[in-house]
Amino acid sequence: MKGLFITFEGPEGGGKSTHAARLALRLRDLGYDVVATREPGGTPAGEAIRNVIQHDQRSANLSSETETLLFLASRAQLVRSIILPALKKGCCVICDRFTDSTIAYQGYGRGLDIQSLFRLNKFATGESVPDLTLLLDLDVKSGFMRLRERNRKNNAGHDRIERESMMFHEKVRRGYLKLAGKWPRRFRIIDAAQSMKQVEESIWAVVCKRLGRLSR
Ligand code: T5A
Repeated sequence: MKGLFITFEGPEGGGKSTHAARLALRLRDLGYDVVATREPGGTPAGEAIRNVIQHDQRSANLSSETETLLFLASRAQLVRSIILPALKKGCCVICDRFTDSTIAYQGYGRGLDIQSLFRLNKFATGESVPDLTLLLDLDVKSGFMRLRERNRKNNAGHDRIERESMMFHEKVRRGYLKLAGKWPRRFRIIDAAQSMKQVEESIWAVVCKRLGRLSR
């Protein structure tokens, strides 16, 4: 694959969306062809699934298995219609959450079998693996303080997964750190408790080292 595939991961409120957007801007300013997308979502079908998972009242009692398959359905569509074509063209693809979210949330958080989730991820993605995963790590309490502030400004509420217990979110955070330990070459842990500028510069320093083979 000619392009560069970068994913942002981490517990709630770490700044993934903010920094994925800043990185995309910065790369575009330098002339790189960037495709920025997100999970769940990124395609018409994926955005519809996102709404079902996060906000639809009828999803209040989704089983963990159903929830997992919905995330995977969104991912399978995103990979085939956006991510793989963009990588083939040599673009830099930036994705706000990807396969590791399923392992962290549905595996470590919900307690589903992790080996089965790895297999399901492979089925959904056709084995496309990110070149670089930026784990924006932040303690759960601080993440939720940021989310509350953001939601207050946007007049929004917590979605279905954000409303899970602090214990659930602690397990998710620990799960991410385990994944980063398992794949140290792919993962870079970014201390998301730093100021906005410091986080942006930490990310930039890591990404610059990986830009070598990407053409403008
Ligand atoms: N999910 C997803 C699964 O369970 N399994 C899966 O397989 C997948 C793909 C998606 C949900 O779905 C779950 C995980 C999630 O619960 P979402 O709405 O896409 O939900 O939201 P998240 O990806 O979780 O994003 P968050 O809402 O947690 O926020 P972000 O993107 O981490 O944070 P962001 O950028 O919105 O920033 C939050 C606030 O903090 C400020 C920002 O300005 C913003 O106000 N901020 C900072 N403030 C101070 N210092 C900094 N360094 C800051 N960085 C950002």
